[in-house]
Amino acid sequence: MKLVHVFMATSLTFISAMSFASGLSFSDLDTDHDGVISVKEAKANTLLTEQFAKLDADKDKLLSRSEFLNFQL
Ligand SMILES: [Ca+2]
Ligand SMILES: [Ca+2]
Repeated sequence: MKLVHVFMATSLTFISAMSFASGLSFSDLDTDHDGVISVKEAKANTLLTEQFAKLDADKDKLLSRSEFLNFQL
């Protein structure tokens, strides 16, 4: 029975990690729902903040949906 519990715990951790990764969607980050991610909104995610300048192809300090597609976790 003990082995089953270890397996269950491992699976749950894995599922949580998956949900976290897939939970980082454009609409979640765009908290004011204006269709773009501002620097302030990007601050919710460290990785996004690090990549913001690179992702912002037109340098308007906003990430459009198409610019956000290049974001890599
Ligand atoms: Ca926004
Ligand atoms: Ca932009």
